[in-house]
Amino acid sequence: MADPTEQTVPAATRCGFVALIGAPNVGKSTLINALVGAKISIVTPKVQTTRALIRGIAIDGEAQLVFVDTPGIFVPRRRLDRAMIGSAWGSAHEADVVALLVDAGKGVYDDDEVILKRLDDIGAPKVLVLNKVDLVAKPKLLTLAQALNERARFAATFMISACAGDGVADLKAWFAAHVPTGPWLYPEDQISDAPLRQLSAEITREKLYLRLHQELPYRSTVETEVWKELKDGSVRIEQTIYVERESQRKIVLGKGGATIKAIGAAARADIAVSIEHPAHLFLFVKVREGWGDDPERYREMGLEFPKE
Ligand SMILES: Nc1nc2c(ncn2[C@@H]2O[C@H](COP(=O)(O)OP(=O)(O)OP(=O)(O)O)[C@@H](O)[C@H]2O)c(=O)[nH]1
Ligand SMILES: [Mg+2]
Repeated sequence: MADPTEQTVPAATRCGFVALIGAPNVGKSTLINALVGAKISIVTPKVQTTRALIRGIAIDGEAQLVFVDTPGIFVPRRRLDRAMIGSAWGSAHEADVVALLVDAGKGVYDDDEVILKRLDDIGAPKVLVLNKVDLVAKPKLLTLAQALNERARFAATFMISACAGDGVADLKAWFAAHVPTGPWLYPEDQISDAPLRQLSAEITREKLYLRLHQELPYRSTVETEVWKELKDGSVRIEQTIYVERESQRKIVLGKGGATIKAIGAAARADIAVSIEHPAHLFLFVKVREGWGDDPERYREMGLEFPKE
């Protein structure tokens, strides 16, 4: 008879969802890219950059961590705002662990207050992540951490700089130790579940945000219409930038097409890196009045269409 003590017991694997939530611009997308080790979510200095849930996958020891980058939570005005914020809360309620990010340089503001009020409704363990510590003196950080811990029950507090990478490995190890045991959900080498055509539309949107100012980025959306792999290994990509008015279309095009050309060049270079193939990018700008109330646009973004 076999001696049961001689059996080799495989080390228990772990796997779970970690939602990164917080006010706009606190560095959620920067952090998911740092945790995954690749650019899977776009980052800009402007608020409300991320519009839908972006999943990024990383391995830490025996754990597979599925991070969910979410749109920033703020007081909504438009239908699109409500869809974005609804998806962020939805992700927090489904996650095994929730990380609340706060911009340590800025401190606690109205949007953070809105989140803190609803944090108790989340059953999963919550972690406080003070980001951008590179911008703050230590005493201020400790005061902020203490004040926030009095407001909500956090299982742990981390102080990190997502863009410098400081503290990111410790945070990742904590997540790895706190997700449930269970089989991995994705192949070992997978880092994202988003199709490349979606990632490339996001990259173009990032360049649009970086180039255009005031309300224009918020009045536009980008969709990949054509994705054709060519015999020489390169990819032909056609994308449409939707805006709401002719005047906005003119601004996106720029004088003699200079603006769209610059957006296209910057996007093409980043897309080629992300897809690891040469890319030929063709951008079109179309006016679609009221695209913010068109269910099809929400489907394309991966958002639910709010009834009002
Ligand atoms: N100084 C500093 N800046 C950072 C850090 N992390 C992120 N940032 C900057 O903060 C800005 C916002 O970063 P994002 O990652 O786009 O923020 P977000 O929370 O995803 O924003 P939304 O998608 O709009 O909700 C960018 O300009 C980043 O470069 C950090 O650790 N230190
Ligand atoms: Mg973001």
